[in-house]
Amino acid sequence: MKRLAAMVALATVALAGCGRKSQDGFTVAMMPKNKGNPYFVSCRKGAEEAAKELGVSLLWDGPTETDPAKQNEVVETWITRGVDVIAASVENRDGLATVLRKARAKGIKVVTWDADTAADARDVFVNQATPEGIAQTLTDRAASLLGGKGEFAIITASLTAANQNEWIKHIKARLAGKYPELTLATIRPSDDKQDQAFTEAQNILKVYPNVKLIMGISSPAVPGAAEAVKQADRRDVKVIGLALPNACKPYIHDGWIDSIVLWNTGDLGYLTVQVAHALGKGPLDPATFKAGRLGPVQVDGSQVVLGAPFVFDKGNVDQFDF
Ligand code: RAM
Repeated sequence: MKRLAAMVALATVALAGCGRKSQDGFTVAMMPKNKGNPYFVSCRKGAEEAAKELGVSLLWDGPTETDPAKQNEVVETWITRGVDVIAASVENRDGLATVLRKARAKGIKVVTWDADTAADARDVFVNQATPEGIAQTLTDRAASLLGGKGEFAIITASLTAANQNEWIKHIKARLAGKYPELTLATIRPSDDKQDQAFTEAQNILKVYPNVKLIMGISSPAVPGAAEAVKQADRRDVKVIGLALPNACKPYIHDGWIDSIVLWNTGDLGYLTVQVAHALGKGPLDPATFKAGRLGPVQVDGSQVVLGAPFVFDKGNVDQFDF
């Protein structure tokens, strides 16, 4: 009897170690760039909501801070474990491609979300908004705040971050096409860390006295830059960028941040699990695909797009809680 009880206990531990199994044993393994970043914490909520709705077992794992090598290790573990779908927000586009190709070769479906890899290393990319849309919204806002001329700086995530680099490419194109008198003075990395962005912003203020606007395009960079501008009491410098409403509310109300742009991060996580489930269960048919409570969504080739980015400012930011 004792031995039986021990075996049951062991089996329970083994199952617990495998994560909560869904009814039909369908497992989606989902990876953020960085588990500690509040941006990804808020994406996870929506992912869990969709997993519950669909009866999917959701594994959530990844580096605790920006670390491409750790992303590789986690994917290797998931391949060994034989999950049904891997969904990754990719830190290093080419760095993760090889292991994702390996997963596909073993019959695992691969989704990228938030930040993409090489097209042949994944089945589908769930994009938060088009790079053109993100770049235009940010650049037009910067131009209107600076009266169409002068210098601004960008604080990005890492210098190799694929999504940020894609946005930068489109920001430069927008500048060249529409705002010839607006100059991008420098692009500094923050590795998706608020304190690093704070230090970078302090340096920008010192080294580039003509910079009158800092644009953070990694979510912790915006409150980081706002804190530096506030501490330097530089009312002549505006801060904008891609960031979470909750992290920016006090700075927006005090006028240090003019406005921020983002998408609903919970919906991005929710959509990713919906896509992963549809893909894992059969071919994803763009004509009939419905993403649960989000309904039909835009599918362009192998890309699913969440929607247009949204602008948060003093007038509306308090209506949002993420
Ligand atoms: C950061 C991450 C993420 C990006 C957002 C805007 O938190 O780098 O990839 O989409 O910012």
